[in-house]
Amino acid sequence: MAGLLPGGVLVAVLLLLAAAAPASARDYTVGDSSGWTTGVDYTAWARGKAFTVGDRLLFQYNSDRHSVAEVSAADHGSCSPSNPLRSYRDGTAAVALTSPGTRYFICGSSGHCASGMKLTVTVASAKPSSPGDGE
Ligand SMILES: [Cu+2]
Repeated sequence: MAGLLPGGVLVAVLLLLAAAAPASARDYTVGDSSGWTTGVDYTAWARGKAFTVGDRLLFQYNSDRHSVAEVSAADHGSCSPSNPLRSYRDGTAAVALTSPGTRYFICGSSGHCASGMKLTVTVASAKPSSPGDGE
């Protein structure tokens, strides 16, 4: 007759936790099943995706053939990997989108960027800034 329902309590707690977690944070595998390689249109891949602060980009690639270089807008435009802001060579890179703005990625292998292995991602704020945030 105690009437305690641990299972019900657990479900209630889980629901509360789920409600508190940022619903928008998610991982995007760049190029989906194709990964980071030549012959994929990354402009088309990024189109329509609502990248948000807290999300991550997952680059998966053959490190013998490709790399990931995060570069400036100018270097993205000119496909110049010689001055990367950050570079990744280990075959799998998780890039956290930690602030709003535009980020630029290219492949560091000769000729790959020019043939389309380049990605631009525009990251939106996690939530609208509210009065009193003091930004
Ligand atoms: Cu490449």
